Amino acid sequence: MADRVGMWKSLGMDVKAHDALCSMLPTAFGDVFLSQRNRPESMAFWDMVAADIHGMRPAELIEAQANGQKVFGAFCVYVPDEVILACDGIVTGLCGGSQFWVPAGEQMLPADVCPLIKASVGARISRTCPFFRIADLFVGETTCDGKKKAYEILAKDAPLYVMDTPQMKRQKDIDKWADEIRDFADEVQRVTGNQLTSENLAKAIKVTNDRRRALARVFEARKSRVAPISGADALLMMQISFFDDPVRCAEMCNRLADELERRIEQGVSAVPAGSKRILITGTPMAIPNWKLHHIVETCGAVVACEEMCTGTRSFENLVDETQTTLEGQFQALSQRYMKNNCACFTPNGGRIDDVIRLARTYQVDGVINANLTFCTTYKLEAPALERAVEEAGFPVLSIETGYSDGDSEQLRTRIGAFVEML
Ligand code: BJ8
Repeated sequence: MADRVGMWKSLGMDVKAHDALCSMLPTAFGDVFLSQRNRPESMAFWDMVAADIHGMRPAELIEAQANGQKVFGAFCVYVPDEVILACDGIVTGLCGGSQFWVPAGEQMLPADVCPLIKASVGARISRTCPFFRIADLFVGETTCDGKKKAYEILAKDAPLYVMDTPQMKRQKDIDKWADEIRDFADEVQRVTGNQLTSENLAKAIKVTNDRRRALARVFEARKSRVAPISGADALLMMQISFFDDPVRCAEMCNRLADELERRIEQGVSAVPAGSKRILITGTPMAIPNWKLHHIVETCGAVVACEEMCTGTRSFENLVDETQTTLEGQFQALSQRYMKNNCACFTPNGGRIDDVIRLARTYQVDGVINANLTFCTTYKLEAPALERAVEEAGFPVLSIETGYSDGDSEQLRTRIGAFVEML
């Protein structure tokens, strides 16, 4: 642990405040994960990463920087990892998922901003997250208003590049995003000092697609009514995929998928027989936000699927691997990323179609539409989503919640009653 402290100090972190964060995590992790029964053995890898979440991967990133590589921090699944990887850069997720960072964020932002934004700003400002100290370039995007304005504030303290995401999905918007990816590629080449070629981009597209295929295999296993893995474990795997090396991520996910397929064959479940199956849709759950999964899965249900950016949106749709020119590859990347159905786009009927399709294929009994507090775009499309999903035959419970545990008992009562009536 001593060398970790030295590393955090060298990153300019507030080690004392960071100790307070570290002291909370083992209890939270033990309560949510280690209390589960009959977990897949392969989860040992993600347990190990989570136990040293601010140590192991940051140390790898620092070593890579010493060898000349650059680290890019992203806040959104619209940022094309492929361009960064092609130039020998490394991508790491930067979204804050802990209530610990919210008060620091509130020193810079109004209280009625979503907790993900407040925690992300707070993690940087409070100097208590190594990933926010290590990144050579933060990559923002013009999705929701809160993020756009938060990036202006972050830019005063950290090197930041903002990608201009379209608001609609017409062909001209897809072309615009391809253009924006081209501009981003110029910036990535400038930062890394490496040239982007159609060859290295083709390799990066393949690596990123392989990671998507591996994540998809794990989710495929979750479609089985055997429920070979809990939703909490699947969420942990997903959250860590945003930080991990993509090749290792694919390898570990494929190993987990092998085990889950064996468990399905043998009828080995991670949850008690008769557990109701739930699909959660909504805003992302950044690590260590495990609140809702824990409540659902201690109320007699299992989360079978997440229609969110920390879920199906991160791996559905592959990038076309057959393009041989940079222009063709930028178009292919744009086409894939623009299939992501985020509420920041209008119209966003594709998300409703996705929820109904996933509710059917994952054989769920009910849907929970879970949005972070003060997230206007997701809140505004909730009534239409509820109506359509109910018409398709699935009961829906809508929830708005933040990171604090203050409403946990109230949520437990509502979710318990919902599960009871399924
Ligand atoms: S593609 S969901 S990762 S923007 S919850 S910060 S929308 S106020 S996170 Fe997102 Fe990209 Fe969309 Fe996905 Fe704003 Fe809402 Fe907060 Fe949000």
